[in-house]
Amino acid sequence: MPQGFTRRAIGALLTATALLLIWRVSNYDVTSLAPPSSSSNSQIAKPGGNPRRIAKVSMLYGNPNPLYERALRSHERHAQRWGYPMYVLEEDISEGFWNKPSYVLSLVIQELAKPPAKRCEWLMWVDADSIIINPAIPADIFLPPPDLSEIHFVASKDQNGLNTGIVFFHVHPWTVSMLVETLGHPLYLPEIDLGRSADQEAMARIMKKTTGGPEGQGYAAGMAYLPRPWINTYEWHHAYEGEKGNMLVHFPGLEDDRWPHMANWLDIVEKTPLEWEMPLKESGYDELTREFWAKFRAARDLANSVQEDISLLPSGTSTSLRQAAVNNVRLALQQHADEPEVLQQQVNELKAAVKEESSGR
Ligand SMILES: [Mn+2]
Repeated sequence: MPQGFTRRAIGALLTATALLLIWRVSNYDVTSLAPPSSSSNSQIAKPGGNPRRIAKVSMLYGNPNPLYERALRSHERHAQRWGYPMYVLEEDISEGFWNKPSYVLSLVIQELAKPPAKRCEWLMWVDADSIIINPAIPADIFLPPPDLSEIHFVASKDQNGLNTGIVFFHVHPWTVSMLVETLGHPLYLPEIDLGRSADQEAMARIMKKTTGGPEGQGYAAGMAYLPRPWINTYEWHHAYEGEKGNMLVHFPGLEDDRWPHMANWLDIVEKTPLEWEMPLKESGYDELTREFWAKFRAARDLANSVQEDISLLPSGTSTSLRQAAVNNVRLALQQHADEPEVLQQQVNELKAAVKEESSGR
């Protein structure tokens, strides 16, 4: 088993490299799932559209599956509406789970190889078992504002931790390192059983690292969790967890229930698309996301400024409360930004620690 993973990881890296070379030579553009009329917008965004230069990415290969094909067409319609290029892997380039990080890595490198003005800035990965139900929501509202430039990965989590069904990757060398480490996980740590969703588990473990990586601090400080229903709304066996206004529905872990549930949603969005469409303004996501990132920024800035104060204090000054509280705020930003009450609690405790230690007690 570990040897199999090792071979797969090596294979994945080699295949990604080989594909990249092929692309560089042929300037290949994967848009074949789109109807012919849409391929024209794969390179040129509509005027005023796609200001953050997002591309959507997915994969679908193997036995034909009309439900997945229809699901991806809902993403194509969303991409066309907002001027996003969409890339869909249609060949099995790696081994099962590892296709996803391999393909994303190849696209990130491909974008980085372009002059900066022509690059996409972010890749939005969408699983083929997800359907856009409200195409009026643009993907860019969920991205960190440009001044939060240390955030390179935006995701969501569920009871099992990180879920990589719907995630945003920053086109940046940081992401190349993160994906290389993810793909290399079975190669370097073959004794660790990554379980059923091996690529997701490998990425989750890499994202928790606070050593190594591009700047010696791991990857933990480069990610943020959004509240999952905002970007990765689940369909449960009994119901949809979201509400009208949500962007999409994702069907993880439903086993045989997946197919009738997907068919129902596809019928709705294809036959009565306005049933679940709601303008961005009415959905509330514009304000919610702005507020989310404003709080994220405020907590980050507070932690940074207290950290700086600590470093300027004469040695011997008591700072242990403050330092512990700064660390806790940073941990909350990395792992619990999707739980606003957890973040707020840590911010409050940091303010209290500053007060207590500054009062000279
Ligand atoms: Mn999925």
